[in-house]
Amino acid sequence: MGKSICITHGKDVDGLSSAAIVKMVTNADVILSDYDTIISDLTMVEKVDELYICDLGMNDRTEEGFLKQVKRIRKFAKVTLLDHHPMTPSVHSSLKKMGVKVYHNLNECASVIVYLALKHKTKESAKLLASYGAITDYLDLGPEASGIIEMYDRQFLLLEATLLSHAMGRKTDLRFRHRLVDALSEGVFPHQIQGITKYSSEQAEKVSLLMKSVKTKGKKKKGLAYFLTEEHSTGNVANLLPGAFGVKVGLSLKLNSRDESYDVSARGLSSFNGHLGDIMAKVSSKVGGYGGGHRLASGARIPPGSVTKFLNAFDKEVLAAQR
Ligand SMILES: [Mn+2]
Repeated sequence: MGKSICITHGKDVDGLSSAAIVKMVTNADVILSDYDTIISDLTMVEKVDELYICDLGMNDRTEEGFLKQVKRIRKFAKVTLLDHHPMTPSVHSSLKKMGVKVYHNLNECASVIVYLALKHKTKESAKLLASYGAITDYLDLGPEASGIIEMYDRQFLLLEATLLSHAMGRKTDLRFRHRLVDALSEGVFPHQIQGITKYSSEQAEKVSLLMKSVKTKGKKKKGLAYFLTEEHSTGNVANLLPGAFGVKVGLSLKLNSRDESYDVSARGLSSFNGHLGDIMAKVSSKVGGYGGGHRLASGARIPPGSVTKFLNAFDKEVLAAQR
């Protein structure tokens, strides 16, 4: 077997589960990447026979560099892209022309897509990994995901998946995340991984405190509620806002002390009619940032000093989408 590398989204369970399935089949070296580091990570790929890219979408800003690197890598390696982020038809056809194997589906999470693509070579535990990704990415109702989840005890899967997501919220270092990927690829259950119950209950405690502070520190606009934070997991905060303020969209903005920019997470209730990924891409580029994502969950990075303008424009879009 040749040498394989898997570059995956290193910030959530779906990304880690995807990589664990790829590793189970190919014994790939795993690189934990993100939307803003994907290009530099691709640049380092040398001397490899196969490259897998999982759970990482492109935006206006990264599209060109991404395609350029994939073209370079295609000269010496097979490339397979498995993802569920929105993809423009032109990117899709460029990838195809380069001979990249593309598995793309907006209705399933990346780990379900990876599982289906490699199904004939995986072990039974890959199905569990696919379920963890689907549950934590809120795509457990996907046609394929729901079929897989039905074959198991739902409450057991929910427990295992949320142990992972909570532990990742608490313990953010790369070493721990690589340890998770390795254990998962070997078929270890999340509850059996050392430290995971401790980290996840610490995270649960943090979330319970956050539920209180979100009400007092959050603010409401016409169509959305938002929260400026220095907490680690912006996604957690954004999830709590719709409930606390009776709106359909929550935005959490985290200050990066390094350069005063903000990382933004948005979460929407299922009854929200707009597309938060599209809104995020539009509004963030308007203020000089970049972002995108899914219908009910999206993210961006926006430059220093752009928060007020960003929030006003986002609120307008949310209101327009609900009209
Ligand atoms: Mn995902």
